[in-house]
Amino acid sequence: MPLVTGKEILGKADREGYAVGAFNINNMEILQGITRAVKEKASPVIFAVSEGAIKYAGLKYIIAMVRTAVEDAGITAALHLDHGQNLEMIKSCIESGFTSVMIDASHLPFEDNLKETRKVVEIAHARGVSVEAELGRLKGVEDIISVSERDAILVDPDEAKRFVVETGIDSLAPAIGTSHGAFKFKGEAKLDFDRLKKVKEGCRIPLVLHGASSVPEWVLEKAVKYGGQVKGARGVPEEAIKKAIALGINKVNVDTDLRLALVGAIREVLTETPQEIDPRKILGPARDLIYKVVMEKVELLGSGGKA
Ligand code: TD3
Ligand code: ZN
Repeated sequence: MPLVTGKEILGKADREGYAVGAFNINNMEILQGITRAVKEKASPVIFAVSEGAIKYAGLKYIIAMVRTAVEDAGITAALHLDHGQNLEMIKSCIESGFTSVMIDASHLPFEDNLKETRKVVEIAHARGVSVEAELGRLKGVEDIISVSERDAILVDPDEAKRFVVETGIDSLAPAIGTSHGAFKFKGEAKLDFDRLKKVKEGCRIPLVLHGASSVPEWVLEKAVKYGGQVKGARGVPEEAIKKAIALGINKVNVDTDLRLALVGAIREVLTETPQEIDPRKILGPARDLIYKVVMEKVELLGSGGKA
């Protein structure tokens, strides 16, 4: 099966009211762990690749690996550039087979973000590639003190409406209080659901939740037990993810949970069997744990059987 566009996968998710996981891949084991899970669940999937991952693994390796996985397993998948910031990199991805790209110009003033995004939409749509863009900046709501600061950082629903119309993007990532990484909240997790609701009502396109890892307890426990210095890590509670999906989120970005699972599993093998030098015995269990995390995610997002 060839790769499908982000628009195709997310359009169906939007119409039917569920979300699809966008999982970051950096190597073969991560890709295979995800692929096995989504195949078993008959779930669509978005393979997310960061500019860093491309620098690490090489664009050709990534594309060849993903195409092989998709063909071999017969899954419904999109290949997506995550947080594209470099226009040359974005163009390379579009020209070499990605079916979706994100232009992240969210650090720029609104009008400049709009201009940059429109430029990418023009190039991408000419090649049948979908585009995601971001509005607002990722930062925990609790770090924000005043109402004006909150408004300055989180997405503005009126701006979002205008942005979608004037850029022609296929999906939008609105900042509503999540952040990247393993330490999202010091206290209770707070997402601005009212804002999310307003954005969806105004935009009526698939919405994306960045910084959506949940840091599941069983994943964190293993990482900490074997010496990982990630104590106190906290993600977006699963209940909050469900609520966000009910309010219009259709793509849920997960990287941190996979990272924690991978290093936890590797640490366990290295600690329990320090004489082990077979990379397959060290990375194999990590691949299995990635599989387990993705199986849980598909349950949470409601994408099983939607491929
Ligand atoms: O775009 N991404 C993945 C890259 C972030 C670096 O971890 C996300 O939005 C996922 O965020 P996270 O950290 O919650 O998995
Ligand atoms: Zn992100």
